Amino acid sequence: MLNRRRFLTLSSLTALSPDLFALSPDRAAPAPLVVSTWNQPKANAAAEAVLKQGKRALDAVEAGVRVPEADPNDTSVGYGGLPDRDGRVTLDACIMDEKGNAGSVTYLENIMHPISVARAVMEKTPHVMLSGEGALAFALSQGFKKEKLLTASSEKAWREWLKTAKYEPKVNIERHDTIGMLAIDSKGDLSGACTTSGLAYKMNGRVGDSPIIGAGLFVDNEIGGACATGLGELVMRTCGSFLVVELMRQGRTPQQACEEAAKRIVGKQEYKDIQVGFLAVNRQGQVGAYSIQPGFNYTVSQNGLTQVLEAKSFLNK
Ligand code: SD4
Repeated sequence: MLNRRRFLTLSSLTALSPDLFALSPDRAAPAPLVVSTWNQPKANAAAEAVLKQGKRALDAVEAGVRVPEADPNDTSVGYGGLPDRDGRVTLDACIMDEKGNAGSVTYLENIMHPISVARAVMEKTPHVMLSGEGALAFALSQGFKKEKLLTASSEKAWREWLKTAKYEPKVNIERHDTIGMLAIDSKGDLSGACTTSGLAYKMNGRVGDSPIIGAGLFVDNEIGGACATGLGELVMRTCGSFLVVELMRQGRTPQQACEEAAKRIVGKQEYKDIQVGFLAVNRQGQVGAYSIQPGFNYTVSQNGLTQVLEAKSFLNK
């Protein structure tokens, strides 16, 4: 359960910065830390509970992102996700551990927890990514159950959309909950996870950045981790999360690295109506976040304190 007194809301905290969180000297392990894209205190609480048991960051990020995956009211992840234009809920997810191992599923249907299937791909197959029917067959072979993920309200929203069938992903301007999560455990090791149902009313077959290692997520235990949210096409074209980690490797802080990666997109693409947000943490426990449009927030939890913070952005309100 989230400790209410320790959970501070965005409205009371926009003035605070992530530097509030402990920054340990180089190479010393910071206190266990969980960060996630968007307003995800429940997911962070689930991840923190796992870290408290002394488990790996990998276990924490998996447990954390399973929370929105199972939430029927979260319309951009897992169960309850808005469908593609043909009415199919197709899920993308990936996971990466402290050893650089990675697993991913794309275009997965009828499985509530794609992140756990991605982990199984990482741990039980010689591959990194499984897709579509093959991913589903693998999931079933591992004991995952087939479930209907299209909820009545998401189906209703889709049928409403069909009346005009106008595809205009005004990302972020609507609420987005695709979750990218990064965690540092008590040993100082890092892992990350990212999971989504992708853009509402996308073309059938479309896969976004979220399950692509280096685009939606990248972790290098020596340096730090990064994840992305927003219009995946722009993140994929710039290998966004890999870029953020590489910039940190070259000496940028997580904040500077996120800003540089977002500005690369702005320099090359039409960005006026679209959103991309990056979130990063380095292995010293410093956190950074930046987006193109205002309105991207992220959740940071450490030492039992959870904050939802608004990222700085390229465009102002
Ligand atoms: C995608 N990046 O499929 C995802 C969507 C997203 O917040 O992050 N929404 O392109």
